[in-house]
Amino acid sequence: MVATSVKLFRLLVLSYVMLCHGAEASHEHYHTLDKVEPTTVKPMHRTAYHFQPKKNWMNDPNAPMFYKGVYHLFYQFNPYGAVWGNIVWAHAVSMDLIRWIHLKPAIYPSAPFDINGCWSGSATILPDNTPVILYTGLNSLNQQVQNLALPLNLSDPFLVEWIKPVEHNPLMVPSQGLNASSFRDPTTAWLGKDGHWRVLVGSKRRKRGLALLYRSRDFKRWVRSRHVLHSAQQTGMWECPDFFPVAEGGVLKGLDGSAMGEEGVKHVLKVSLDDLKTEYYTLGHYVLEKDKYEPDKEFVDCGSGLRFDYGKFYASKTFYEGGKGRRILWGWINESDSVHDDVKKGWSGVQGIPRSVWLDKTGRQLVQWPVAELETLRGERVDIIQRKLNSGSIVEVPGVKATQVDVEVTFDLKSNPMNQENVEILEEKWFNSPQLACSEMGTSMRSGIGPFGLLVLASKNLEEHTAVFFRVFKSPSRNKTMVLMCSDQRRSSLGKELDKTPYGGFVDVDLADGKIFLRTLVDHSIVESFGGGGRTCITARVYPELAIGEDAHLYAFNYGSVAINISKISAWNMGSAV
Ligand code: DQQ
Repeated sequence: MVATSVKLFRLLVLSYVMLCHGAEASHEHYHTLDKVEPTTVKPMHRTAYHFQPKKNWMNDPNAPMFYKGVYHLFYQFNPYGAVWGNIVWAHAVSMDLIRWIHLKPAIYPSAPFDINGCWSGSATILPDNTPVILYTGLNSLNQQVQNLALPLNLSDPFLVEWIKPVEHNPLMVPSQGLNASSFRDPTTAWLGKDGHWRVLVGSKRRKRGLALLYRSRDFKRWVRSRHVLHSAQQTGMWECPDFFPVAEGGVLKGLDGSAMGEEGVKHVLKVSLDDLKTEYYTLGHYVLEKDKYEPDKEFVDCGSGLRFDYGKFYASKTFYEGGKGRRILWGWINESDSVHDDVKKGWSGVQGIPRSVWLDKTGRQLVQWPVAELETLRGERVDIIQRKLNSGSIVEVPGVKATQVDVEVTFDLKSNPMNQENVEILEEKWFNSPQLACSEMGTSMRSGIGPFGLLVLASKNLEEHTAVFFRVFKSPSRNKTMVLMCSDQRRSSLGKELDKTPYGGFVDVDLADGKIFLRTLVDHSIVESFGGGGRTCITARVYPELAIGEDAHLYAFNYGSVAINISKISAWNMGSAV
């Protein structure tokens, strides 16, 4: 009796603490809007070949996997409205990563360990070929805990039904001083050579971001390691960590999570910074004896440095596909319009095109490229071959459906810019702020080489357009050329109340042959660009009002003072995947 009263008292105190301090939400929560069921879904600006649900809110990709010939994508979804809230795991399957069948939600609040929400997590395929999901549940006290879910019927090719064994859940709880509001997003687990499974959970201690490490022999009982896999000061909560091996030598081959400590293998640690809503990764080594990750010295450890994407791309996650031997990256692309616009249009959030990801041959960064399956949507093709772009010129790519197009272009600077006289020197202040450089210089400031690039989703008189472009500089102190890539949305729409921030990143390419390659995927309200063969990626959301349907155009331009050439532009009208 006494024991029960003590327990009850403890529970009351805990509930009081949770209520007073509230569980920190990881997304803005508009309580009055999260159950406003859309009456209509506005088709304008919906995408044709990027993944999106039929209606309502979507955020993080969860537990992507390839199992028995079927790709599975789960994602954070609000079944009742177009803003974040009421989060369940929606589920879709595909045979080619591009055309998807939407199924009913796989995991939804139903037990004390996830009754307030089923948040992000990952899949692991066990050695006996059972897929297992680890996910974050918000329990009845709004604490974040980690849970396990299993397919009910392994012979169902789509794995529609999932169960959450009550005898095991929750697997991990925020005990021993962990912050119950900052304890989430388990990674795919990997099996150490000692026979122990390991998994990371994102967390923070004050302002220090943490990748907590848990170990297990049987995948059911998990013990937190005394040390973290990695942490960094002043980076805040680490959401959606991802930790995976990559092969050295510039091979496109992906590696399974168990590749570790071998010759020619490096590791990537990516974290999504809740405070900044941007992601960073470092390359480094997994030091097996210490069970720790150490980023190589030349990399900035979070908060600035390398990003998968310098535009809108968050809560990303990779998975390894054994058959094709590739690692594939998914990332959530948020809206740039207002919450009220989202409620009006009845939907919010898309996923980027899944990207193959590998280590560049320089070893300095990753390279990403849309999966080859996307090319099955390519239709009629328009080519422009060998065209000179004089200073101030614009060339239309005629006859394309410019709202739904895949365009590849090779710009030719004619020779290595290091040997050219007109190349400007990059001011020191821009080195650490490519985004600011793009914002301050825009397309209007003329340099020696650049700006040159593409104007996509452009209206006839260019009142509306999104500019994806390069500028080339010299850096005598570093004895190299620096290529700045920008995506400038400031003229993308006449619409107001939109976030039109320009984005930018440097492209680490060898310009010895004077060539720069750009691929841009335009899909109504998405402009997803891969510069320098996928070395720098920038994704933007735009909402044109004039540049829609037949009134959208595609141009190449050169506003720099030096003429450049287009070796080739190929643009394909894209079919719809929906
Ligand atoms: N989204 C989920 C969290 C995660 C965040 C909640 C990242 O699990 O930390 O919907 O966008």
